[in-house]
Amino acid sequence: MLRRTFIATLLAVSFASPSLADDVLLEVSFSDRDPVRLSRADLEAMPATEFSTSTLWTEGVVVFQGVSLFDFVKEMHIEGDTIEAIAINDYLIEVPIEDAVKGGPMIAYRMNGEEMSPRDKGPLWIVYPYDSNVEYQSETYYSRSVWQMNRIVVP
Ligand SMILES: Nc1nc2c(c(=O)[nH]1)N[C@H]1C(S)=C(S)[C@@H](COP(=O)(O)O)O[C@H]1N2
Ligand SMILES: [Mo]
Repeated sequence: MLRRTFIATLLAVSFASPSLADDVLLEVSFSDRDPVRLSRADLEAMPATEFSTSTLWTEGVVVFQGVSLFDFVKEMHIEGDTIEAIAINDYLIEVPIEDAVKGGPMIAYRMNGEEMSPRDKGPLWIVYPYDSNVEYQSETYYSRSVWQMNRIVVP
C-alpha cells in the first residue's frame, strides 16, 4: 500500500515536471577535457541577454532570452576557431567563433518569456538578431540557427 502510494507519487511527479531543473539540456564536449553537461539552471546562471527580432520561423517580432554566444564562449573557456552545434535530429553545422561578438547571436532558452518546448524549436535555439543586422538575413546565418540544439562539440 505504502509502496503503491510511493510509486504513484513518483509517477505523478515525473509527469508533472517534464523539465526538471537539473535535466541536461546541453552537452559540451572538448577534445582535450571532460564534457560539461549543462542544465537550464546552469545556463540561466550565466550572464543573460535579450533581444527582439523577427525570424523566418516565428510570427512577427519575438523576444528571446538566453546566453550570448560571446559570453558562452568565455564561460566555457572555448578557444579555437569554430564549434559544431548539433541538434536532437543530428543536424550539425560549424559556427565560427568570429560570430561570438557582443550584439551577436545567443543560445536562447526562452521566447516571449516562455521556455520553448521541442515543438517550439526548443529547449535551446541559436538565434541571431536578424532584424538589427541585414547581414544576418542570409542562408549562412539561417543555417547556423540551430533549433533543438542539444550538443556542442569543441574540436
Ligand atoms: N535542428 C535543426 N536546425 C536547423 C536545420 C535543421 O535541419 N535542424 N536546418 C538549418 C538550415 S540549413 C537552415 S537554412 C535553416 C532553414 O530553416 P527552414 O527549414 O525553415 O528553411 O534552419 C537551420 N536550422
Ligand atoms: Mo540551409
